[in-house]
This record gives sequence, structure tokens and C-alpha cells, in this order.
Amino acid sequence: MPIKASELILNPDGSVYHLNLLPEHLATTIITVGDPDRVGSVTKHFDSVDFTTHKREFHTQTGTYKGKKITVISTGIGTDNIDIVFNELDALVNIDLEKREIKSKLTSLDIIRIGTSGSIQKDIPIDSFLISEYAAGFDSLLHFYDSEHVQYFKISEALKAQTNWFVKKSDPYVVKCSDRLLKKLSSGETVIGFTATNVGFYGPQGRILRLAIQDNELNDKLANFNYEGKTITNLEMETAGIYGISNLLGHNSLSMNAIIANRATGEFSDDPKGIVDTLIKYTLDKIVD
Ligand code: R1P
Repeated sequence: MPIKASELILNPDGSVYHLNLLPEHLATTIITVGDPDRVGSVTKHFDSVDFTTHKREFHTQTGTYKGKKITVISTGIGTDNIDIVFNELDALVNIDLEKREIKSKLTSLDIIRIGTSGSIQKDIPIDSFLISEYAAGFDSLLHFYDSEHVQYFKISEALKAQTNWFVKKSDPYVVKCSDRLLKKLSSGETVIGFTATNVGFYGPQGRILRLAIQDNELNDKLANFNYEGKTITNLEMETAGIYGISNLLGHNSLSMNAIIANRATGEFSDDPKGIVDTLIKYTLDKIVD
């Protein structure tokens, strides 16, 4: 049965609905960034850029870096956008868009996020590079899918117990990166961490401007969490969704974080753009290594 027009929505030119891409526009190695302007910060290092498009917050460029074809795409902020981007990237390689049928031979993409993040551990300073080995999702995205087989329940149960999790917020889930990509992209220059992905930037991450929050101690509790030596290291807004959906779809993903803030010490990087640029160059060179 072909997938209905209301479920797999295509634009008049046959491209996928939100990303505006056709299958030939995509490489099998993909870098995601949050900020649409960061796409150019990655591709300025390329030998050539052969394709560019954008729609809403989803800007895409495909080109080659040291001879390797790579696509760079912005996701905007949050795991709700990750649902859209990752399902449409998968459709581009694993669904025959003309026949509207799932292909018999599936393709696994390598998808690497290059993003910014705040550390919650004093000993992970600003300007470090952190790779998320595990991620805890405080959003609800993964629970809308048949996803129990990709979740680490012992860790999420310990997390809820040790933080006295307020159940009205969500039911946290824990997921893991691609071990192959972790090995390929880590080095003495990177810290391996456990990232908490939250649904907002202010209250959900414990920032108080004018609004009181439900639990003033949450970041401290997260920093003190310990499950068999695993501790939560940093906060951002996409990684758990990326790992969860990638693992469900059979893709390999890894999240590279430039630590631009330290929430435990109150510091913020003097040069956030510079540290992101250095992480971009590091990541590109590791991809082609
Ligand atoms: C918040 O300022 C945004 O920055 C972080 C968070 O995950 C969130 O998307 O990542 P990016 O720099 O990749 O957007």
C-alpha cells in the first residue's frame, strides 16, 4: 500500500514537505546545526558547495570537504524540530518518493550534531568539547513512538528517583549515541558526557528571570546524579531526540557540544563563536580521518 499523500507530504517538485529536498540533494554523512547561519560556518571550509536551499528554519547545503560529500542542515531549536528533520531525512533515503513505498534495501546515515551547550559540572569548563555518549530526554518525543527497545530504563528510573522527578513535567527517557561514531570522533581533546535534553531554555534549564520555577535544585540534583559512575554533564535541547529517532530508524548519530556556559560557576565563554568554529573544524577533520 502506498503511503498516503496526507502522511508523506511532498511539494509540487516532489521534494519532502519541510526540508524542500530531493533524494539527490543529500549525502549519506550529515551534519546538523541548530542555527541556520551556522550552516555557512561549516561549509565555508568545504572544497565546494554544490547545492543550497532553505525553507523556514531548515537551511541545507551539500558539498565536499577534502573530497568527502557532506550535507549540512539546520534544525532550529528543540526536539519537536528533530522529529521533522530526522523523519524527512530518512524518507529521502529509505522511501521511494514516487511510488510512496518503503525501499527493500535501507540506507543508514551518519548524522553528527554540532551544537552549543551548558556544562553543569564545575570540572567541565567553558570552551571544552563534549561528546554526548548518553542523553536523557526530558521532552516526550520518544514516547510517541514504539521505542522501548532503544531506551535504558534502569538509568531513567535511577534519574527519576535521585532527582525526585515531578511527574507532571514528563517521563524522562535515556538513549545512547552510535559507538562507532563516538570512537571515530573522540580524542584527547574531547570529554565524554551524559547530556540532559530539555524542553526549554529558561525555566526547564533552571534559569530564573522573572518566573519562579518548580524545582530550584534540579540542576544540582542532575549534577549529583550517579548511576554506576555515570553523571549528567551538560544541558541542551536536541540530543536525546536525535539519538532516539536515529536509533529507531537505523541511523548512526553523535552529538558534539561546544561548552559555551558553565551553569555551576556562572561563567560564559568570551568567544562562543570562536569555540564553535574550532569544534566545526575538529569535527570535519575527524569525519574525513
Ligand atoms: C539554545 O540557545 C540552543 O542552543 C543549543 C541548544 O540545544 C538550543 O538549540 O544548541 P544549538 O547551538 O545547536 O542551537
